[in-house]
Amino acid sequence: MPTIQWFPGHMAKARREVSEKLKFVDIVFELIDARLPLSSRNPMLDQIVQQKSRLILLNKSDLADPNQTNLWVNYFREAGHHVLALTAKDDKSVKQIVPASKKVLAEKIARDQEKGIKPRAIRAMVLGIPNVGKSTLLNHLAGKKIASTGNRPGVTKGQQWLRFGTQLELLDTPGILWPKFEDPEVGQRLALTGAIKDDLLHLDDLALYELEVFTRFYPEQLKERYKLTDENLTLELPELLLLIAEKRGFKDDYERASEMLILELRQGRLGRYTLDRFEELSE
Ligand SMILES: Nc1nc2c(ncn2[C@@H]2O[C@H](COP(=O)(O)OP(=O)(O)OP(=O)(O)O)[C@@H](O)[C@H]2O)c(=O)[nH]1
Ligand SMILES: [Mg+2]
Repeated sequence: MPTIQWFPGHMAKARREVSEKLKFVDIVFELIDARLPLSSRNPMLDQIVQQKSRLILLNKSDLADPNQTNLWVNYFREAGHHVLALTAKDDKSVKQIVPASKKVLAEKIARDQEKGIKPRAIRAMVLGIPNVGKSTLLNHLAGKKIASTGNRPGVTKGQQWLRFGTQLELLDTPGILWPKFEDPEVGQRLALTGAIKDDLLHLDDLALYELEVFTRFYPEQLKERYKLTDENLTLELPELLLLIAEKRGFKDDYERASEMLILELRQGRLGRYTLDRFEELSE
C-alpha cells in the first residue's frame, strides 16, 4: 500500500488558522468518526488545542457498532475528556450539545457568576478531519438554514458567528485538520469509510480488508447481506470475494465486486460497524 503524502505547507497553514480562531472561543468541539475513534483524530490536536476546554463528539454513531461506541466513550472519559456519542444529522442528538458544553464549562460559568459577570452565550468552534460531519453539525445546530452571519462587535473584527438562541455561538467556518496518514492501516480504515479519496488505494485491497473485518467481527451481517453460509465464511478472502461477485451476477470480476462491496458498506447496507477496535488498544 502506498504511503499517502502529507502536505506540510497546508498543514502548517491550517494549524495557524485554527490557533488564531481558538483565541475567540470558550470551547472546541472535536468531531471524530465513531467508527474510527483513533484513526479519525488529528495527531496534533492536543498540541493545537492545549488548555482550551474541549468536548469530543463521536459523530456518525448511527453507523457505528453501539457496543464499541460505549467502550470508546468510556475510554475517552477515563482519559479525562468530556465526550458524547453523536449523530449530527439528527436534531435530537444535536440538542445534547449545549447542556454538555455547560457541563464542560461549569467551573468557568460559576466563576463568572461569582464575579457578577452577566451570563453570555458559549462560544465554540468545530474541529475535525475532512468528511467527518462538520458542516452537517453546523446546519443541524442552526436548524436548517444556516443563520445569516455578521460581525459581532466586541468579539473581533472579521470573525463570523452563527448564533443558536441565547445559549451558543459558533464560528461559522469549522477548522479542518488532517488525520495521521503514515500508518497504512489507518489509511485503509479512512479510505473504507470515505474520509479520504480511495483513488489513492487499490479497491481490491480495501474490499479484502472489509471482508477481513466483517468475517471476524460481523459475520452475521455479512451472511445476511450476501446470503452466505458459515462454510462460505471459512474461504480464503479472495475466494470469498469471488463468490460474492458470482452471487451478484458478475462472475470473476474482482474489480466490480470490490467496488460494490465498498459502496454497500458506505451506504450502510452491511449494518453498523466500527473499524478501530477498542480491544486492539491493549494488544
Ligand atoms: N449517517 C450519518 N451521516 C452523517 C452524519 N454526519 C454527517 N454525515 C454525512 O457525512 C458526509 C460528510 O458530511 P459533511 O458535513 O459534509 O462533512 P465535513 O466535515 O463538513 O466535510 P468537509 O467540509 O469536506 O471537511 C455527508 O454525506 C453527511 O450527510 C451522521 O451523524 N450520520
Ligand atoms: Mg464541510
